[in-house]
This record gives sequence, structure tokens and C-alpha cells, in this order.
Amino acid sequence: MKEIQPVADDNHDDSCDGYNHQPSGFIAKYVWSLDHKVIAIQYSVTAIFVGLIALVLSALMRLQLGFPDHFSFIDPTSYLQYVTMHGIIMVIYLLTALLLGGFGNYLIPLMIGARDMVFPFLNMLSFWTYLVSVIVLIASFFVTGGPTGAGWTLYPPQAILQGTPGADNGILLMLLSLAIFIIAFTMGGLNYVTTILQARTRGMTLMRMPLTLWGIFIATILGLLAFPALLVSAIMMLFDKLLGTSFFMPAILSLGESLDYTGGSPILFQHLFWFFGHPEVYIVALPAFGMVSDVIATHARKNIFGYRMMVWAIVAIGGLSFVVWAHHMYVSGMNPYFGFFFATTTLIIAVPTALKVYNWLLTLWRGNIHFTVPMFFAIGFIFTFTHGGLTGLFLGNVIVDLPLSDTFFVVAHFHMVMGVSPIMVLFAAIYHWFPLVTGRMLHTGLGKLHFWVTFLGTYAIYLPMHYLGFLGVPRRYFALGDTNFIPDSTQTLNAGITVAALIVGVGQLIFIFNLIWSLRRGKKAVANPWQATSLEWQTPQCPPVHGNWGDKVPVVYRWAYDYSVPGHKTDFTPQNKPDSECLLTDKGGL
Ligand code: HEM
Ligand SMILES: [Cu+2]
Repeated sequence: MKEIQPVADDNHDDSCDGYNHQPSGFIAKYVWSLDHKVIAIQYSVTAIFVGLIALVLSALMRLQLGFPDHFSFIDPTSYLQYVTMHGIIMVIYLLTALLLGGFGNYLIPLMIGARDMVFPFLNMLSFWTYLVSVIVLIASFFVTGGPTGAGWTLYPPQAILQGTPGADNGILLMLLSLAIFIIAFTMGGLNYVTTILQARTRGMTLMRMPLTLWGIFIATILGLLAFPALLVSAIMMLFDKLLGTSFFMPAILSLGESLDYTGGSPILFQHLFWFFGHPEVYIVALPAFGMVSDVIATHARKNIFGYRMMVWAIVAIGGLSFVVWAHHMYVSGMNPYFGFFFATTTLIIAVPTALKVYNWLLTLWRGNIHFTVPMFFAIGFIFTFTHGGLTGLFLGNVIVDLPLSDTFFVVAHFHMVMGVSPIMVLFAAIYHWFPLVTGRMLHTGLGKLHFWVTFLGTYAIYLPMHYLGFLGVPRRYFALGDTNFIPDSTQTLNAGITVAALIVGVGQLIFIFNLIWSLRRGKKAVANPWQATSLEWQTPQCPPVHGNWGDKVPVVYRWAYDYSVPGHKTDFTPQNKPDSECLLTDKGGL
């Protein structure tokens, strides 16, 4: 048998072979780039761009809901298409892509002290595949019949039957695009997991990693386990549509004629979809939890309260998120005993989740809080997340969920918990890491204005929406018509919500302006402007260049939360500083 030759361990390679020269030429540097930082920016810009499309769609829906009969170009068909495209773009093509493809790519190698991802080529391929999935998705606006209007949950049988908007081409492109997205995600995800497990620098044990990385790491594992369920359902539904199989299609009479389908199970689709769909909430939430922890610790100059608890809470939430999916299906007619099981597991998730909220608050408690823009957004997140989480506790109970299901109460709940909250963290993160990425600071005044418009606007939109839900206003409805159990006053409320939504929407222009303006004109950032401890801020050049670490990768001596440690020279001690360089006395300080 041939002997296996040991391969050189180049994880801790101090030489700079292959890294001391930047790729030359615009195309090699910015288009077909293998550099994780460039790929991260490509992912982020694409995600923000589609996110803006989804924002415009939400404004169109709100216009219709607030001022019905005023906008002739919005008809019932297009309303359903807006709902669907808005929902799916926000959840998958914006949040998942920006948090993992964008921030995951940028931060993983830098925070663990690596030069790049372990499979840079796969990483590049992941972005281009993602771009193809976005193009296929957007193409559905331009085909006959337009995009699908089946709702972001794409439930069969209606998703592929005549009568549903986009039942011919729109749904095909949607399913195809999702399949391509999942391929892109898998290429990126395997890379993130392998890089975190294999390429950490000397001294960077798992339990010394910043929580940002723990969030990204566990979220990626969730994605790798959950997305396949969506992939198979998308492919099976494509077969139902194109080849006439009946995986999800029961025998159906349509307009008096029986269709060719028989024997399939629509409920099976719901199980598969939510087996993906619920973990998806945490694929978005866990990276946000991680990043907000680091923002809070840095801007409150305090170590994160209960680091180990925080890590295990992330792991526990990740694990539990796979056994709660059917709380989205209480009204599906499944066996009532299932409801009992899923309500219990759902409520158990509240324990590690609440623990995290307490720990954020305890980190702030008596901290030296700097009211920077990232800190504003981080505190905003604690508010919106707690509010969204609390209504989740209600909806987790079968009895409460039954009357509220498919009303605006649900819309308000999930927007608070997985719409607004992760976006708050994304803003915190962008204001926090922008100086690292670009070498310039974002404008603080504009940032605070952006925060207040977004934060107060969010409450103006979503608080009254809970009340609409109590009144029984159904979701995914173009117009309410003469519904006599719904009072006329809901119309006034809806108009108010729309005005708030438009203000929030326009308010995002402040942010976009700030991004573009600061990129060229913003104040030049000093190295490590927030005086943070984690490795991404300790690169020899700021912003970091190709290969990240010059000719020597860093060695790690401590965790990422040595803030305000008594006996240390400064109120922050970077992870790569040995004791000999940071203690006040050489006898070991206190
Ligand atoms: C200012 C920001 C936003 C506004 C004004 C807004 C507004 C809306 C409206 C009016 C609907 C349709 C309600 C209905 O008729 O059933 C909706 C649905 C939805 N939104 Fe948003 N939204 C915003 C941001 C977000 C974000 C950030 C997310 C990310 C998770 C998101 C996820 C969804 C989802 C998943 C649906 C359900 C789609 C469906 O029922 O198929 N939205 N949104
Ligand atoms: Cu769920």
C-alpha cells in the first residue's frame, strides 16, 4: 500500500509566500477575486441591492393597504406578487446572504487570524452562483405572468395551479432560483465551517473566539442541515409542475374538472418547508446575536457577561430550532398531540434566548457605555428583539395561535423578531466595521438621525399592527372589502402605519447617502478606532490587505473580552498581546 505522505501544516505558516503580492489589474482584484474581503463586499453590495428592491415592494404594499383604490397600478394579482417577492427576498437573498456571505466572509478569516478561507476558489464560486440565483429571481418580474404570488411559503397545491399569480413561469423561476441559492450557500457554508475548524491561528481555541464567530459558525451548520429540506421540496415541486408527479398534489377538482394529480401530500410540503423555515429564523438570528454581543462589549468597555453561557445558549438554540418547526402548522389539521409537543419545545427555546437578553443587559450594567451609533443600534435591537420574542411566546401556544394565525398579529410578530431586529444588528455592524473595511468613519450625526427614524418608525409601524391582528385583520389580503367584524377605524390605523412605513423607507436613504458619501469624504479612520480587542482590528495594515497579516500571522494569548481589566495598561487588551506587554507591573499586576 502506498504510504500517505504527511502534508506540510501551513496553518501556522509564518512565511508570506503567495501573499506578499496583491493580484494586479482591476478584474483580478475586484471581479474574479479570491480574496475573502472582496468576496464579502460583492456579497454585501448584491444583498443590499436586492434588499432595496424588497423595501420598494413593501412600500407599494403599504400604499395599497393605507390608501386603497388610489393606485390603479396595484391590483390584487400584483399585491400577492409583492408580498411573495418581498418576503422571500428579505429572508433569504438579503438577510441570509448579507449576514453569512457578507459578514461571515469578511470576519471569519480575520477574526481567527487566518490569511483567507481554506477554499478560496469555492468561495468565489459561491458568490457568482449566488449572483446567478438573484438574476434568475429578478428575471421572474419580466416573464409572462410575472413572479409567483404564492406567498413566501410557496404552499402547494395552490403555488403551481392556475389562479395563483405566476403559476406558469414565476413559480418555476422561484424554485430554480432557490435551488441555485442553496448550492451557493452550501459552497460558502462548507468553507466557513472548515475554516473555523481548521485554520484558527496558534492560541485561538474555540472558547477564545469572539461570539460573532460562534453565531456565524452555528448558523452555518444550521443552514447546511436545514437548506437541503428546502432544496428537495423545491425539486419535488418542480417535478410536480413539469413532469406531472404528485409528491405534494392530492387529487384535485379545478373548475369542475379533475386534474391529473392524485395521492400527494400538501402537508408533507409544509413539514419540509418549516423543517427548513424555522431554523432559517436562527440562521439569521444567531449571527446577529453574536455580532451584537461584540458590539455591546466593545462600546460598553466591559467583558461580555457569561461568555460560556452565551456560547452554550447559541448551541442550544441552534439544536432546539430543529424540533419546533410545526408551531407554524397548528392550523394545518395535524394531530393535536403534535401541537402539545411542539408548543412545549417552542417554549423551551425561550430559556436560552432570555438568558442571552439578560446577559446583554448585565454587560451594559455599570459598563462605561459609549453612546456611539453602533451602540444605539445594539440597544435598539435589545428592545425590538425582546418585544418580538414576547409575542412569540403567545403564538407558541396552540390555543392563542389558532385565532391569531394568518392575521396581522403574526405579521407584526415576525417583523419585530426577524425583520427589524437582525436589521438593527446589521446597521450596528456596518457602523462598527465600516472603518475596518474602508478606512473611513461613517458620519455620526447622520447615523444617529438614521437610528432614530428607523427605531421610532419601526414602533410606529408594528405596535399598531398587533392591534389590527387582534381585530382579526387577515394577512396577505389586497383589500378588506365589506368585512363587518372589522371596524372602519382600522382604515385610519392602516393609513397611519403606511405613513410611518414610508418615512422609514425614505429614512434609509440617509443611510445609503452616508455609505456613499463617507466612502469618499468620511473622516479618515485611525487604526482600531473603537479600541477593540479582537484580531480583525490588529492587522498590520488598516484596512487589511491581501493575505491579511503581512509576513507574520498573529499568535493569540487571551479571549476577546479583556476590557477594563484592572492592572492592565489600557482599558482594552488585544487578543494577540502577551501579558509581558500589557501589565502595569512586570510582576504580574494585580
Ligand atoms: C420597513 C420595512 C418593512 C415593511 C414596511 C414591510 C411590510 C410588509 C407588508 C405590508 C407585508 C405584507 C403583509 C400582508 O399583506 O400579508 C409584509 C410581509 C412580509 N415581510 Fe415585510 N416589511 C418590511 C421589512 C421586512 C423585513 C426586514 C423582513 C425580513 C425578515 C420582512 C419579511 C416579511 C415576510 C417573511 C413577509 C410575509 C410574506 C408572505 O406572507 O408571504 N419584511 N411585509
Ligand atoms: Cu418557527
